[in-house]
Amino acid sequence: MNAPTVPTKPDPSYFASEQTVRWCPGCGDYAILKGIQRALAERARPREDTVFVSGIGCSSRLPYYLATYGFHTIHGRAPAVATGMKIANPDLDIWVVTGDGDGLSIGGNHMLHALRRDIDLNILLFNNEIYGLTKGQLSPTSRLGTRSPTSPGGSSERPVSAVRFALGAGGRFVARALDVQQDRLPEILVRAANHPGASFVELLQNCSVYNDGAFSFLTDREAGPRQRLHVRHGEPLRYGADGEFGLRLDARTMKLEAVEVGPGGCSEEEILVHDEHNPALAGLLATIGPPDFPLPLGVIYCDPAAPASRPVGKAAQPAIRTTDEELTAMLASEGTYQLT
Ligand SMILES: Cc1ncc(C[n+]2csc(CCOP(=O)(O)OP(=O)(O)O)c2C)c(N)n1
Ligand code: SF4
Ligand SMILES: [Mg+2]
Repeated sequence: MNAPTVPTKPDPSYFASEQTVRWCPGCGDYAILKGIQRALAERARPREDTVFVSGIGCSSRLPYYLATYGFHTIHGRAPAVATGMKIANPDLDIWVVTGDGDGLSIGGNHMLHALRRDIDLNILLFNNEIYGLTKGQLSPTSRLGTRSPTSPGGSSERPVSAVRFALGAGGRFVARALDVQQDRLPEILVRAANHPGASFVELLQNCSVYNDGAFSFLTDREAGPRQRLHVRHGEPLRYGADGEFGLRLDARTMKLEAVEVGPGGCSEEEILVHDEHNPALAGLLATIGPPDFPLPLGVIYCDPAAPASRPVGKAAQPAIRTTDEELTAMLASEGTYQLT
């Protein structure tokens, strides 16, 4: 059989399937799909070597719209299915597509262990802070006060932060991106895919029907630049339309401070420089956001060290092959049995 090939410089449309894309008008999933197709074109891996594994939710419809392999699995279980695929075929480029409910509620346990085990998966968590598919119930990332069919009086539960969760689970590549930012999204996805081991990208996604405008504070033409902090390794942590604000560390309290830079404010030298390899800084960046701080976007943490052990893959754990007859005999036998 011929090895799969790919055009030298594929167009993003090379990765689009023939299916009609079905999300609500204005849904942020359209922009994310576009960003993913651009990232795949940039990577130029054969379609036949690429798999998108999803759980259940609006976001999890994504594999239908890509001309790669795809598996629409069951609620919250995409990381488990993807782990099995990676064990069976470590050479595949495997992406996990999940939602805030799918990945952090019913599938939170699976997500935790996929990150902890550092399985070489590219995990994309579409966070619209609501259950979209099932018509707008509260999700684990919904903000305090969110009114929904399951919280008519406003949510009283503190939301989980996807980025803090991923860092806490031991994630070695943790990033955040905004659905509509096509100038930045593909680059972040390419970096996530190139990272050896588990990579986790929180994608802030507008649900135009059940949680419209949840991220308008970031996209607003006037106010947005003061609310977004694009972090880039080696560059100062500055934000605002002209970079007139920045982050400084108060060494006494070990807390970040949002300050004005320039005459009357603090000096440029006082502004922290982003070091994506620094887990302490990643922890600080993961905790900040409005109203007192901008929201960090970009690669917040990337541990470049080769993983100490590669827990999955043919070399580390050769697949155990048994014949159907052997398996049937084992299952029919009494007591315990040993695979050899
Ligand atoms: C075991 C199980 N429980 C509940 C459901 C119902 N269900 C389907 S999708 C969903 C929520 C999806 O929300 P999210 O992951 O945020 O995805 P979105 O639709 O917002 O993209 C729920 C509760 C189900 N399909 N299976
Ligand atoms: S319900 Fe929300 S998340 Fe689902 S397709 Fe519609 S806009 Fe998108
Ligand atoms: Mg959701």
